Amino acid sequence: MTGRRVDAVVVGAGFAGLYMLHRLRDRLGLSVTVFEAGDGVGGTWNLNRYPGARCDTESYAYCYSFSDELCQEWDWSGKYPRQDEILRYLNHVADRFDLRRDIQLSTRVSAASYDEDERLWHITTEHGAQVSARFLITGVGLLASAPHLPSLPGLERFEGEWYHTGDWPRHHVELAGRRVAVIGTGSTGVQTIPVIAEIAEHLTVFQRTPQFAVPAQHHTLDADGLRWIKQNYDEVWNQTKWSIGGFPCTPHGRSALDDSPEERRKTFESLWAQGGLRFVVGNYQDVLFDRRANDFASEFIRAKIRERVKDPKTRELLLPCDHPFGSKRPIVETGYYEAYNRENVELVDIHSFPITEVTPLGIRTAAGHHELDVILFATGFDAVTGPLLRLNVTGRGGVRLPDRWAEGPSSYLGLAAAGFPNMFMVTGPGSTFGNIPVVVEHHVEWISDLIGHLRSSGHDTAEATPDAESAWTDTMARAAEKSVIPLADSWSTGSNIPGKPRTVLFYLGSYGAYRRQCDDVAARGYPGFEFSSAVAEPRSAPVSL
Ligand code: NA7
Repeated sequence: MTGRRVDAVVVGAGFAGLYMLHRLRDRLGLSVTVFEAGDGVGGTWNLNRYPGARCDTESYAYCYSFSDELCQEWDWSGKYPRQDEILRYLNHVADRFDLRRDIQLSTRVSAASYDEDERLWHITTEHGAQVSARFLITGVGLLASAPHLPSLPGLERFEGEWYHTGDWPRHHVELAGRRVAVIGTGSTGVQTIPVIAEIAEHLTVFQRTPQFAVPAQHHTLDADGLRWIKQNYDEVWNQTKWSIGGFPCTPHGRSALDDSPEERRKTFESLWAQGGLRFVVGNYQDVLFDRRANDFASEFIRAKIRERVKDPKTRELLLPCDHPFGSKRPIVETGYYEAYNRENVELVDIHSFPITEVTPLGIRTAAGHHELDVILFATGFDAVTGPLLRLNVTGRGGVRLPDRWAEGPSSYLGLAAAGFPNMFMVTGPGSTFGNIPVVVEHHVEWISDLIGHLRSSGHDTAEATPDAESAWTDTMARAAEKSVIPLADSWSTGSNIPGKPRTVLFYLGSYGAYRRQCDDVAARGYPGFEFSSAVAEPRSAPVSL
């Protein structure tokens, strides 16, 4: 193999890749190249530019905590950050830490294979460039690099325009005065529908499954709000890092079954008024684990939906009834239900009357034809494994990752996989579920600490053992038994993609519990990893992080 040689190749320049570069290059002194398929840094936030795109975690916790100066100097505009604002933040991070010189944009990794003799990863890009590296670190995100476009017969004949929300074009998409369709009512659909409703001449929403959505209660942040955040950051991060899902929120701490109906109503109303994912992570401790507790929360939300939608038929169609609250990733909305009270918005039930084809002029369902100018697919992503499998990774013994994971993925802590030495995954399958920047930051620090430990102990290679991987798979299965998440079809179980093996893709215990387990492994010298070196290397001075 010819080509450049660096210590580490990082794939992706979103939250994960940017911090990984900083950590490996500026703290460990490694030579690093980051490959990013997109035309800018930002990952998810560079791609998801659909109307209304916004994060649904509070802005002050949807960011890095590693630099006090960064926390203090950045001003968020509101409770939830807009897509362009997060993208600006990540660009600021890239400039502030001088990251751009080691990032190659518009460069998709097309293959990575492990050379056992040289103990190196050989990485090939789609332009044919080759780079060799001791370490391969994936920061490809859970979702964004693998949008799911359902195969609908006739789409190629459609005479209008069509787009996937997760791969939004850079040119202006004219929606004003046009007949627009949105297919999909997950977080993306629910976010974009009320915004498009105000622009389009007519909006047709194609809904397969009604979902539980809680109100964002969005507001702008004034000087007092920003001052509070900056003065309380230590406490915010302490709380966030050990919480249920990496959010700045404490769970209610009681069982929903122990309260009277009136007490429960008060609790739910209070969480509803606080808004957003607090209704999930701040709720009774058993809402996501006990069906009776879950039923109380589910019914509370259904009652709220009934209050907001005027047309009785539309109202009924919008009521989630085939899965428990929280089993699909809960949705945070602003004005979603009110959008259906507008004259120009129509809800089409494609559960009862599926889409049969796209015609040159629109979409035909089993119940009729809808004439359209623009079709927007808000149909989600081939999550977690999709972005990784697209890298065409081949490990030790010529074993391809897609073959190794043909029946579903397995890993050790979601961070490494047996047979793939020195390959580390940020938010890989088997890691935890939660507020992504917080999860990512921990993963980056954990992986870079491991690399520092490896080098300071005179080794060059770390590989998860099959035993550690299988023990972690058992731990994941035990955690999943208690959760409602496996009960729904969704991206967290791979069941949103036809033909994808149905398997729980995350450790479903709490984020804090996951983090403790990872940190315990590090504190004990990384049991579950086999460390080795090509030659007996002299011990170098410990790397200080
Ligand atoms: P999601 O949450 O996966 O939602 C996708 C939506 O698209 C959902 O309503 C699906 O219905 C629908 N869908 C998917 N495939 C089809 C087909 N073939 N026909 C009709 N409808 C379909 O993706 P999002 O982008 O909204 O959100 C992803 C994450 O981003 C979110 O969880 C947050 O973490 C941020 P279904 O429910 O499967 O019946």
